[in-house]
Amino acid sequence: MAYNNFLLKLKLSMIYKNYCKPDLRLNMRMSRPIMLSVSFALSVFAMAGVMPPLALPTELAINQQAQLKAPIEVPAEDPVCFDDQVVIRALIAHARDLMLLNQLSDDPWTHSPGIGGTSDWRISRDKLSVLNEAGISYDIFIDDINALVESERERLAQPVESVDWFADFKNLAAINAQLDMYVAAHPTTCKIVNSGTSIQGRTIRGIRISRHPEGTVVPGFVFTATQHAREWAATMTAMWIVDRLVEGDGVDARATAILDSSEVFVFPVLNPDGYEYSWVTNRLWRKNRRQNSGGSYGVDMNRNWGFGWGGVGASTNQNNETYRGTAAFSEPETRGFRDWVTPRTNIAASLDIHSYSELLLWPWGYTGTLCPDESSFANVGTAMHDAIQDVYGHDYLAGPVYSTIYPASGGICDWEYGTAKQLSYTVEVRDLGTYGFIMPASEIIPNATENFAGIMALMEKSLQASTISLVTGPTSFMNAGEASTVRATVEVNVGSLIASNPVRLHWKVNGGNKQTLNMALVGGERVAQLPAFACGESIAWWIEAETTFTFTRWPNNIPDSSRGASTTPCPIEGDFNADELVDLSDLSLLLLVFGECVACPEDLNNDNTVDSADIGLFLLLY
Ligand code: 0X9
Ligand code: ZN
Repeated sequence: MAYNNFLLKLKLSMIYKNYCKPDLRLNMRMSRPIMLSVSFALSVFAMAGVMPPLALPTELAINQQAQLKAPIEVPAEDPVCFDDQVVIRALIAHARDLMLLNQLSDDPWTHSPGIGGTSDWRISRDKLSVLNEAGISYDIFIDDINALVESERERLAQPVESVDWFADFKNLAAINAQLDMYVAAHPTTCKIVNSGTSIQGRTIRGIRISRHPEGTVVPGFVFTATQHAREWAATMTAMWIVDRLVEGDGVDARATAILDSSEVFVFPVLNPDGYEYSWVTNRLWRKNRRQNSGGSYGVDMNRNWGFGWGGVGASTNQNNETYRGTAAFSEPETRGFRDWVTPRTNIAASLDIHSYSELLLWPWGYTGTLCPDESSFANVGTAMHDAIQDVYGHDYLAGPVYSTIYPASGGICDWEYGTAKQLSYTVEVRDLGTYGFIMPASEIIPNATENFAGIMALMEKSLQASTISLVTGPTSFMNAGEASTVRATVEVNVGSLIASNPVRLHWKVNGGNKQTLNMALVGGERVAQLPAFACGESIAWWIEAETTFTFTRWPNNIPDSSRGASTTPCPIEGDFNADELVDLSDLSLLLLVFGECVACPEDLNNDNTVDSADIGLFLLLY
């Protein structure tokens, strides 16, 4: 057995080494025994990467196929080889250093924060002498990027040994199968959604997780990942969010509370063409797979969003890794998500997941001016930062994109905040550059765990956007025919109260239609009156405060929470002593007023006389 494994590894390593050695590849084509081992190993590779670890029921597999559009055929390419390349962290002391690095490398791994900062670059080893001559100081972070890529490829080609889905990275087919698995296992809380189709015809899939049926008005949250194809750690983080919420439902109090009060959407791969390409052909691919007019491929999706599009920190050069596209939303992937999210005005907050650098970022990216909600972003951002740090001590640098890392226009979080009015963050997950995009598999779960703590803080803070405290209001009993005053205070924690009608008193009579009154601001309190109700009615009432990003409900921040009250019971005909019984004691009261009697309850037929006709009616009520 061990020997067989050894043989398999040997065969696989030969194949993957061969991808990077054109002369050996020639031999491989000519040699039949090696060809056989190629097909064997490729089928192993397919099993390892493409097939989900858990077989899907046939019915579900069919549904899944119906939901997933088949991508267009693209000619197969040999995997790209990164022989003799290193990743360096260079100090950009002068503008000319940046110009030189841009000439020597076409793949910045981090974009330059400007003069005086450092940035990471993939560069041929033989270009290092040019840097030396130019006096640019740098450290080699990854000495042999090809070895790292190849060893990851070999590892992923092994048959899946672990039952733990998060033990290693997963390709697009496995991500899709896992989403289907969550839906199959949790059909009442999970549902597949999609935000359209990629350039190559792949469905851009997400999952909705909530205890409430679609259409229930609840605060929403959106987590997106993998706009940048090579950022596989981001993809796994998004899947972990789904996993922890779904598996924590009913088990973990905090996850349960989130599903009780909101709806969560997770889109693990916004750039499916690029992601697939990074698995099959070029591990370090970043952009989508648009064929540009000049023949090059790819638009940087995170420079294509339509808020501040076309500004600083994005390229007009089609070959550049930050190429912004021909227009805002020129790409079906960004356009599809825009069209999906725009009607969902209940979405309070969002987070777009990237790797690497351990950063927590918020708007703006397109300008150095602080955004109007900077204090809310900073407050919630600090809570997220602290929650992340509490897990394993990782101290994510937090702040607005522009000043914290670099100017970047056309980014998703600028659009989600600027146009869609969401409290929108970007996170750059692990690591700090030791492995960069080729994060070791052993870091998948620790990385995802600390980031899950961050997203929980984001959701919990957003759900407490305002604190509503009741000052006075009717309790469980209300006098029929009398209006009741409701007074409350509203303290805003995130965002600000919207301009008009921000605090509202709602009620329903006997479960009927919702009625609404705006609560006036009087002496620092919100005041409104529940109208007078008739006797014997049951009233449900609640208060809502609407802030920039979401709304908060009192008495509990969950749908249908209300305070119930009943009005004075209506008098029972014939129950003259109001003891809720029509009995002999009521008959004796009737007999006491026998004769002329104006507006007496005992005058049951209202003829201003209590007589034998009324006794007859009384006996019917008896
Ligand atoms: O440059 C980017 O798009 C992100 N960094 S990455 O290394 N993953 O490419 C940062 C995005 C910052 N957010 C916005 N520009 N809105
Ligand atoms: Zn990215």
